[in-house]
Amino acid sequence: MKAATWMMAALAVAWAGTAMAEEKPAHGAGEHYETSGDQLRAAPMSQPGAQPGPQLSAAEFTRAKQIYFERCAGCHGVLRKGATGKPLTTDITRERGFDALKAFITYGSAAGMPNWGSSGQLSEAEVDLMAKYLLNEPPQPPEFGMDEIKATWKVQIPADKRPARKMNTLDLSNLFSVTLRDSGEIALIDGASKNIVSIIKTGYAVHISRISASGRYLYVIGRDAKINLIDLWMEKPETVAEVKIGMEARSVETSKFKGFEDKYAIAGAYWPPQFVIMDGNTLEPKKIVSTRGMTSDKQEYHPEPRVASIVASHFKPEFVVNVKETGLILLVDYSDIKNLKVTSIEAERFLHDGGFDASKRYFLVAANARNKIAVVDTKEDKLVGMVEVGATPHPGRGTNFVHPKFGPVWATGHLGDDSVALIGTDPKGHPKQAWTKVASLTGQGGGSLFLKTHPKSKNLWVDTTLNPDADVAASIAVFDINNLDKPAEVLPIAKWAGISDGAPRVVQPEYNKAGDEVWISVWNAKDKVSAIVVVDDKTRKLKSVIKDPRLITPTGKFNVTNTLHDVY
Ligand code: DHE
Repeated sequence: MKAATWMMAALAVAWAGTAMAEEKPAHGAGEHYETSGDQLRAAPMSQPGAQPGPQLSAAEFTRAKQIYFERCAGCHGVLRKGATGKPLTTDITRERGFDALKAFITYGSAAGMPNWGSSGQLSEAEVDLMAKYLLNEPPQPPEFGMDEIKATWKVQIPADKRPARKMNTLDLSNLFSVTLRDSGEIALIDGASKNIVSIIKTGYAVHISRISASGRYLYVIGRDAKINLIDLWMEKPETVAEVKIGMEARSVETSKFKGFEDKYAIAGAYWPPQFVIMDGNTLEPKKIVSTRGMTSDKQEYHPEPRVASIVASHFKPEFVVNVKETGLILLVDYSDIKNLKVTSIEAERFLHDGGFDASKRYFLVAANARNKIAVVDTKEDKLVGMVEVGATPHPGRGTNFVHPKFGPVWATGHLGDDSVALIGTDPKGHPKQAWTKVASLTGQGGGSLFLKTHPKSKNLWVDTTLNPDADVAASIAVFDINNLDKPAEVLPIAKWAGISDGAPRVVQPEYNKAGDEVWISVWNAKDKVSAIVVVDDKTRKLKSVIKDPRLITPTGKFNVTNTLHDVY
């Protein structure tokens, strides 16, 4: 296998497993992709007592545990029961023995295990240590139940002390909430002036933002499972409540169905495997639901099924909760949370990210390690499609447009190959094409994370953030929706930002409210200059560059209107 191809395969596997330390990209931007898994590395866990494996000192145990949670847990699981990687329980590791484990960790495998030792990412002593660690029973991280969650819950400004009307002159409908990943903050940026309105402290390695149905509240979640509730009506928007719903998390959402606007928030945790429903105005935790249970395929018990993406249905008072390791899509009816009804849909294992079709009735989600997209009808509450796509699809929320020949389609890019898959989403108007891959475009390369268009646009923007080629990672491909046979135009976004120092990666195109500008992050190391580049959608020409010393590692951008109404 050529080095670059191998690298792509390793990245794809790592991403599919998530939270594992991905192979460092060749040109040294690896720092960004080190796992952030890893709130658990510092979690209190007692060292299992005397056992047949080699004894580890307390210091060795602590170091090995840290390496395991930073680099291995994403694929092999917190409890080592296996996820996208093989199980590493002691019945297996002791059978294999010290030397075999050491060789495996040093040289990796064709199935995607990185060569931690021969690549120099772990020293020989560390490889030895990890082989010994695996011969011992795994430690169990603590649970995080109602008492622990409540102990983290703070209401800085109670609901009755908040403004009764909007107190600022901001155009909230075109405001962007921008993830500043490595500073644990978000930036609120005004869509028209491109000025930073405010920087707000959030959880660790903050991940995504979502907007309440009224457009007033912003919910932001960090990888440490801390949620900030930010009131956009205040003179200067700030956090009015916060809570930690677990020890490791990625997703947050808010109730959108008529009659339940701003009523509930929900967040999903990687550890413990659970989701938590909260009061939408205060974040008071109301209900914890464990996701431990049987896998959808073999119907085997899984002890740690992580909660991946969550969206709010537009058709019913329901949250769509995607559980990675069991492959179950849970439709959680929030109309009566005391008598909670959950429809459990057997989809496919390793569910990760996804979004709605243009009608907002169908939800499409990537089972990334299975190269499939599952489709759920949120009106009928059932699985209606399972579409085979390319290698390790990674849609973000995906994107929708009308294909000149096949009608409405939803698109996803891929981590493991250069294709962009288009899936028909119109069972009434185009029944033959519905829930099939109708076409495949060829992008710049693998390593794509996000793609986007807008109902008012004729352009489709596809990033290649994790591509090992520095120029490919630093640029974006733009397809003409009316002429998809034409090769994409490549725009050198990082160059336009005037950033040559470091290894800038271009990530996540997001439209403004009007759908005439595309905002693209130039994501550099924490100590280097990053930027957001704004491109005129029609002309594909540079419109402005947002640079500011406070803009540290900008990644996701969430335009209030587009996020609120699922416009993508
Ligand atoms: Fe994400 C969405 C998980 C790494 C930027 N990311 C998501 C979602 C999940 C997820 C489950 C869907 C949330 C939802 O819709 O409710 N992300 C993970 C991981 O497990 C992974 C692979 C590794 C990790 O340890 O976290 C990971 N993600 C990253 C990054 O390194 C990115 C590129 C930069 C960053 O800020 O951390 C990143 N993820 C994003 C963004 C979204 C996202 C920008 C939302 C995209 C959107 O348009 O909705």
